Amino acid sequence: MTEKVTRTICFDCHAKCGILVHTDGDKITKVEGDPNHPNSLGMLCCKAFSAAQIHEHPDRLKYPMKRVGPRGSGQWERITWDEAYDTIYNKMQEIIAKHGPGSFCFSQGTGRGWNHFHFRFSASYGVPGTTLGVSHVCLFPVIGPCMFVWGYYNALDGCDLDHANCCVHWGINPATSFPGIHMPKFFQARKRGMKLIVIDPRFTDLAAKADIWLQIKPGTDGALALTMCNILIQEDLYDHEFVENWCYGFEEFAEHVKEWTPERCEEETWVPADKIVEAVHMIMENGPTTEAAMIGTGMHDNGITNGFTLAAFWALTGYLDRKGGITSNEFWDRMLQNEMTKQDEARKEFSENGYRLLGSDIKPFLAGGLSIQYPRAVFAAMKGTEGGDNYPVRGLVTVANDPVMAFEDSQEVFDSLMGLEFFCMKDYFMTPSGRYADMLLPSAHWVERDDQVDEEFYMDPCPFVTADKAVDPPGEGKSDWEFSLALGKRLKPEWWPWENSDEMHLYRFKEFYDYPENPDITIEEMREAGYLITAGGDKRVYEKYRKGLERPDGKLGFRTPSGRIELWNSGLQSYGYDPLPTYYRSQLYDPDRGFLSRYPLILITGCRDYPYYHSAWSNIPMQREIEPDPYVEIHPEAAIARGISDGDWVWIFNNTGRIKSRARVTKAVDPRVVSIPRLGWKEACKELGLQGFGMFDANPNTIIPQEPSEPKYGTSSMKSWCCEIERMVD
Ligand SMILES: Nc1nc2c(c(=O)[nH]1)N[C@H]1C(S)=C(S)[C@@H](COP(=O)(O)OP(=O)(O)OC[C@H]3O[C@@H](n4cnc5c(=O)[nH]c(N)nc54)[C@H](O)[C@@H]3O)O[C@H]1N2
Ligand SMILES: Nc1nc2c(c(=O)[nH]1)N[C@H]1C(S)=C(S)[C@@H](COP(=O)(O)OP(=O)(O)OC[C@H]3O[C@@H](n4cnc5c(=O)[nH]c(N)nc54)[C@H](O)[C@@H]3O)O[C@H]1N2
Ligand code: SF4
Ligand SMILES: [Mo]
Repeated sequence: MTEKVTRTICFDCHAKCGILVHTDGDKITKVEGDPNHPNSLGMLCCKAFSAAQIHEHPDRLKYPMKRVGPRGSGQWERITWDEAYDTIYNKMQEIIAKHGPGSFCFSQGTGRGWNHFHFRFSASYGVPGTTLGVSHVCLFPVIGPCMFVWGYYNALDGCDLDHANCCVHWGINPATSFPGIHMPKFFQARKRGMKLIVIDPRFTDLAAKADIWLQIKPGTDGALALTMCNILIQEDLYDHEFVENWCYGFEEFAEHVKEWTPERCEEETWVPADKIVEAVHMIMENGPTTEAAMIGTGMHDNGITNGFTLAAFWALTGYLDRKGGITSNEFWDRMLQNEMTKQDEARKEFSENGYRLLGSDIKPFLAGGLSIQYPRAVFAAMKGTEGGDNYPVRGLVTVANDPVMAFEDSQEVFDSLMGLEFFCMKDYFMTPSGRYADMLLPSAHWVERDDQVDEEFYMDPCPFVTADKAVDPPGEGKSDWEFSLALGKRLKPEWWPWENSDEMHLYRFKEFYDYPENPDITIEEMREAGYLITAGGDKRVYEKYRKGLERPDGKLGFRTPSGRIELWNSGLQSYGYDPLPTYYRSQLYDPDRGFLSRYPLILITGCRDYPYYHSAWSNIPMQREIEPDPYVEIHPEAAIARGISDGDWVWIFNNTGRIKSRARVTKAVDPRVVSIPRLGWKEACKELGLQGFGMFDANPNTIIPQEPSEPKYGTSSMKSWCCEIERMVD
């Protein structure tokens, strides 16, 4: 046996842990964490362990295939990659010539390492922005307001766990959602005494360990954050120096939040008034305090305004870019800069030709301001119906995205996909939507591809990572980078001069990063080093705003129009928001709309679970045995009232549809709230003899409507909707 050890990166979640893959020929014999990865420190989770099962799985897509029978008939014929590229390219030309560039979409789910090149790819065929993606529900309601208020993005990447004395997990559960990136340093920090506050409607594993757990009513974080601001001001706990010198609009804001007493907040949020005060004291008295936040506060019809209130709260604490606080990192800007994405060129041409991105009229902030087409408008345009659109959508290629599982109102999404002229899916496995595609393309798994990471989420020291492939993909699987390069070359060769993803990665590093240690670095040296640190760790400068290092023009202050933290926010105002952070009650709780009087349980969907990543992995035995069946968390009182016992199969329903699940009776949720995890248990697991539930039967998005949604941005109520539950009659 000749064992080889390859250092690579696990791409089964955003944590992107460092991994050492042991192989014997094409066989993966062992997978272990790389102790030298500066964030994951040798940790990995249950998902990485199944790399061998995924690599060897008999159902992997292996070759490009085209449909030969009717849609959904399962009749496919193998084709070459060249034929696949030519077909896609020719279809694009044909459709774009008739309807304009936006009529051909490339969808992406979670970022899989090529966001920057994805933007360049869209620009290469004339589209400025995202044609179809999940940004309307994913992290933007959290990070976007940070950018508008502080001038920099943050979700959990600014979380300075190495130096914080207190940490707030606000609408995030990193033990399940970002294990490798957050937990190793989190445990180190806890060992040295860091306090923990968890703000979550569910009693999560981390809430169980927290010093304070605020069990909030879903969708009411805006009220909580404003109340916390008011406490800071009333008790004179806020950072005077920071507020006076670096914030804009404080006087008006202080007046604006006066109404938010802890007692009023308790009525709105269910969080006991004294606990809110206690939490604020802990944040200020045990500082520096840091924060990790993700989609818990944002996936509501008031998501953006909630994010705005949270950003205001952290500004008043003064912990921004302070050691142990919420650092300002550079990789988001590097990912989005025009030299990389070529978006400005595309934007100019697109508007000169009279196009507007789909949804610009109904969601001006998302589609108009941020250049992300509103999915609802895109799906409507696939059917050629409603939406005030200026072009139909006729072609779609999905890359790491399963639309019927990911977007709200699955039935509507499926019907829309069936209206397409051309639909192609690139994935590791066949998926529910893929069964109805016209073309399938096989993807190389992360153990089977050279990988590159320089975007999203690595906290300090924010490494730039180059990873090696450990084994060959089965058949002719290709990475998404190789795919975009091959098509990019056909579409706009001058923007795609590279021969392979290594060259693309090297270009990224040389063009966009400073690395004086070795300015002539080669890809071999990058691979040898594995993790390059360009601005974090020992090189980190805190409080850059005081040193003229935060703004590109070298002036003091933040990257906002006023140079200050903008509590009064003309940027958000220009998209129709109140210029001061304001709480809007979700439509779910409007008695006139009557949602809860018809379906009385508040429904949270999509909470991350340990073994799964979105809709993937129900076919993988090592994952499926951890959570074999779909489940819904329901409180004993709510279960008894409905004659439901733990483990019973139930229907969960509302006027959008119904799904099957097993009751998990638990006090982890409030009696008025139920929670379904993200997965849809879509595929069967043959090895364990467990069934798959297909597109609709256990998919929470079957019962999430497209409306109500956030008025200008479009987030749907995936974490605050309504349902009723009843025991299934055998
Ligand atoms: N109800 C509800 N819906 C949600 C959410 C929720 O909380 N609740 N969360 C939303 C959020 S935040 C997001 S980001 C979306 C995510 O949604 P998506 O990212 O669309 O997730 P999936 O639907 O699982 O699609 C991912 C597919 O990509 C494949 N895949 C994995 N890695 C790769 C790769 O490297 N290359 C290729 N080509 N394929 C790959 C997997 O096999 C899987 O079939 O879901 C959203 N939908
Ligand atoms: N294992 C696994 N990891 C993943 C993913 C996955 O599918 N599986 N998906 C990845 C992606 S794309 C994303 S965007 C991230 C998301 O990462 P997280 O934000 O951590 O995801 P969730 O578990 O959906 O939501 C976090 C917490 O928010 C709580 N919550 C629900 N409603 C509210 C509310 O109104 N207020 C507050 N304060 N909290 C609320 C939920 O109970 C949950 O515990 O996870 C990433 N990591
Ligand atoms: S936490 Fe788990 S799934 Fe995520 S990157 Fe690390 S090993 Fe992979
Ligand atoms: Mo996401």
